[in-house]
Amino acid sequence: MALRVCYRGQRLSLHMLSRSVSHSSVSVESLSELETHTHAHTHPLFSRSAIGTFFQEQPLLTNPFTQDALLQAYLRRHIPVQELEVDLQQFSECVFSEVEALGRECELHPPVLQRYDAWGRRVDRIITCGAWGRLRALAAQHGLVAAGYERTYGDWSRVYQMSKMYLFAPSAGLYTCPLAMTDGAAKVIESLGMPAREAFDRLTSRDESRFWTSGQWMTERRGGSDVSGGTETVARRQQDGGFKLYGFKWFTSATDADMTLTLARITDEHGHTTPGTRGLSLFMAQVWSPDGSTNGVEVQRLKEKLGTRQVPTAELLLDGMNARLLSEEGRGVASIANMLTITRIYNTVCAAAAMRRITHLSREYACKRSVFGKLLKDHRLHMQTLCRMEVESRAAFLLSMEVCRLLGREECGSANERESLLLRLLTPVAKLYTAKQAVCVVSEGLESFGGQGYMEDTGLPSMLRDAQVLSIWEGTTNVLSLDVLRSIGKSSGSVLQAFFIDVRERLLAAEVCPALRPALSSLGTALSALLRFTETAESRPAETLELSARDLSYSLARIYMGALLVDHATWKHATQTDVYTALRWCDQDLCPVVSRDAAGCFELQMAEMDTQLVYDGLKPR
Ligand code: MFK
Repeated sequence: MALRVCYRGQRLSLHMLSRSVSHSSVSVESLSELETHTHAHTHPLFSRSAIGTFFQEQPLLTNPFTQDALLQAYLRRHIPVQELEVDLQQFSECVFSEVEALGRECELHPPVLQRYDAWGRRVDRIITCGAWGRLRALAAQHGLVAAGYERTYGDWSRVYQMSKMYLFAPSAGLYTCPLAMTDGAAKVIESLGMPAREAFDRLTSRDESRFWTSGQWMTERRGGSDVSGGTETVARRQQDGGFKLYGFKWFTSATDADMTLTLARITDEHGHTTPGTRGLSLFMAQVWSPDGSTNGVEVQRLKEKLGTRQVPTAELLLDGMNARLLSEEGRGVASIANMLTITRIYNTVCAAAAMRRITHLSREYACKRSVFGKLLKDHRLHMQTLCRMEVESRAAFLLSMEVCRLLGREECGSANERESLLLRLLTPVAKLYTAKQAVCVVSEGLESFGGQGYMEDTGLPSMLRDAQVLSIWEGTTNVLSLDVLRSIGKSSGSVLQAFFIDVRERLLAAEVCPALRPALSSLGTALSALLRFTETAESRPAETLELSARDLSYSLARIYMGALLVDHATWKHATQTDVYTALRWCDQDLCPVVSRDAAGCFELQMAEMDTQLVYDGLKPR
């Protein structure tokens, strides 16, 4: 059969012939080559012999550590220890030779819930694939949580641990989720003075047979942001001093965990509870009883999610779950805040890692994919796009490592007051900003593969799905922006003072490098504008401050990332590309809160108009 089509102005004959014509293997990479090939030989255009066995070259993942110039330089600058480099190099080998395939397997074989056994007995078993179990073993063996508590590298231990996490995360099929909560639980126990020593030892163990993971059950039917307004779970005191919990947890991530931390309201002798934050206490419970049955928990169903399909996320009915009180009564939120700090830092590291991975894959592909007669890497516009992704990835990496550095210093008792204040401020700033960046960069990355980026079996779409959760769980962008305001209010502005002093010092130190002048000038202008804005903040009504929370957080993020980039670019072994990254970063509006303020965006009248626009054409309720 012959079919006539027009391609680039030429009339072509497409012969659809049976495969039996010829089987000589010919590799053809693009349609234009295909044309040439067809003209040069007499094979019909779409016969097997003409099209060969493939259309596109697959981008290949290689050792993510050796591929990552910035990670290597950062570690060489701050922790120049040979043994650490060897460890990361070897771990990274394991990531691309084993973890990558395990992560993919978890995506393809998501967990299932077995409610009943063959004899009708309710069992509520969450069945995960073998790869999920193997990831757990590898995480324990490589000390992915333990390294943060062993403190082998002193106050740089968190940077070391999180460098491993950063290498592990994009391959690990979201196993970082249980690890984040496990680390968070260990942190809570440690900060409460070790009320549960055995649990702590298990959470931080390198022995896979002893290692425990933990859940973090905070979200109930009324939603996840307003924890104090939404928590209905009650805790009834038992004769032996323990508690039984009754409640409904609406989202519980990695529900196959060994133990969990959760919030509940303790009932008094009349069965009454205290409303609000003051009524919430923190509990710890084992999820499973020694015989494999649940500890007073019914798994209602597993959630159907856009992404994170590898992770068992469930709705749980707590029907007399045995638990022990971990915090002081009524100090539940303040106590679990330590866990939130850790999981938000994990979120930041995982966001930076997702950006790094997609950028590496995109640049790899650009060396293989040929369009319009040349490789993608030789198209300047394409390189400009990849360069922008690279700049975002670098800024996100430096911010995430800085937060880890501050955490490590605080945990080792070496943080000064300014560093502690910065840790409090930058944790929500980094989480909210890098999560948004990750969605944009991963989406841009998928686009760089053309249609292939949209094909499920390339594994690329799951990267976008999994990035989308980063701005949702552990506090949405707006909830975290309000946390930024909370940190400013609670410290009476000291966190901002720490920010201004720190950035100013970094900018001053960078003046030794004349090539950085345009970046320093933009950052200096943005910093002064931000200072003026915050100085007037006290005289503004609280509602208008709230309206500025998101743009304020973005401004803090962009300025701080700029300061870290110029700081890195002044290191004695910095390269021209480090300087160039800082210059490109500073091209953007570094202080959107001031531009939006000038446009009147935070005035109450404008907020009214916002609402009218959103409900345009609808009757007011
Ligand atoms: C790859 C990464 C993987 C991550 C995987 C994790 C998977 C798990 C999925 C989930 O569970 S997602 C659900 C996570 N939930 C949230 O993130 C909750 C979002 N909501 C908030 O963060 C609210 O802002 C908050 C619950 C904290 C508000 O509660 P309240 O009761 O209105 O807070 P309030 O009264 O302002 O503060 C109570 C105490 O907590 C205060 O301490 P004091 O009593 O000592 O003054 C606050 O200072 C303290 N606090 C609140 N937020 C804090 C904090 N302390 C330190 N850091 C914070 N961020």
